[in-house]
Amino acid sequence: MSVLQRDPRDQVRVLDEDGTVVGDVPDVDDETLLSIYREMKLARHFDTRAVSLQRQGRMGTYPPLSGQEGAQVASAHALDEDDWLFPSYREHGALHCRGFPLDRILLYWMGTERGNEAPPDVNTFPAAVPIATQTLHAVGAAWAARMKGNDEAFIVYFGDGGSSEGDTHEAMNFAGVFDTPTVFFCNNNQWAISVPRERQTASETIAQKATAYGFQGVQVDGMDPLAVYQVTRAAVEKAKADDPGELRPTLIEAVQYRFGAHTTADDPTVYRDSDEVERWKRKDPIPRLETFLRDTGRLDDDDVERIEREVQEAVAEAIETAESTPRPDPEEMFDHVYAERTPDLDRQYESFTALRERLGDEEFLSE
Ligand SMILES: Cc1ncc(C[n+]2csc(CCOP(=O)(O)OP(=O)(O)O)c2C)c(N)n1
Ligand SMILES: [Mg+2]
Repeated sequence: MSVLQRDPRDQVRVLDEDGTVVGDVPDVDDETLLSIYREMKLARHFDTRAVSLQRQGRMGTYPPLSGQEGAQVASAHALDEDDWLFPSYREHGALHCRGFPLDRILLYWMGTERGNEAPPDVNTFPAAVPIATQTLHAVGAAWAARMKGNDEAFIVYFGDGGSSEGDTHEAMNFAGVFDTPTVFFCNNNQWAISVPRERQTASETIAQKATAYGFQGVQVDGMDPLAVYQVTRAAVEKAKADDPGELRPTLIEAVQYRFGAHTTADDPTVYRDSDEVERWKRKDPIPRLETFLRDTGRLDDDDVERIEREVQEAVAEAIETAESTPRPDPEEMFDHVYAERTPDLDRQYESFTALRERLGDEEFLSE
């Protein structure tokens, strides 16, 4: 029986909190397993550094991902090379697995829009800050690919909060009716800023909402990378089934927790207690997979040390690249709002240039 045929209220798990095998280990080669481990370590380290850059005034607002590495990294590894990934604003780890450069992610959160642009060979969409809008983009792109006869799957990430948006329901309804090759991946991290999961929906699970749209929904332990890989791979294969009757979308609800703040502008201690955070930290995806890899002879102390060194170097290099990239001239902000400047924008542009002339470039740019 496919893992997707389970009751959507019955959570899929492969490793328990201690990293002991309690389910069916998916068929994943060693290289992929080690890459999942390495990318999770990298995402965690990147996250720690990014938050500290923000604290030092070297970065704008940043949305941390710690705790969510298992869901992001393992799902991204379940994609095939030509597949497409549509992120929210928190998927730095998933993006990097697909080849999106770390320095661009930093650049974007440092305030340079250009950082949001994927290199030409990277099949990812830009970070979407307006909640859930990316679900419609992903379904539209998936539908277009299907009409063109392309054999590609489209994964779209959104949050538990995003699951309440009209866009998500329209996207899932359309996907169900037109059988678009879409994998809806809900990162249920228990909170939408300060709104808890129970205030988001009265459904027992988010996964079961798929039933209403006529396709399969599955709930997975989102902090168990092997379980996440297993369900995402099954969903990707279903999105690319040869038999047109079998090609269907899927909704995955990955149950997890964000260890840190919603963004660096948020203080989670005012709405959740530290016991809750500690409870979820015991499910940390990184030590869980590390234990499994060590127990099965795939990883030892030397490997861990080497990976930690490589990860630190990669992140340090990305920070160096991002910080040495020239900042765009502020004037550019007027260029891309509309194809042509509106009268309102013209007026703003005039005050902008007047201020710049009055202060002189040096003072103006340091403001
Ligand atoms: C359309 C829209 N409404 C409101 C917001 C403000 N906002 C930013 S993040 C957020 C919460 C989203 O929570 P969730 O979907 O659970 O994702 P998470 O941040 O937990 O990853 C809200 C309401 C927004 N960005 N876009
Ligand atoms: Mg959330």
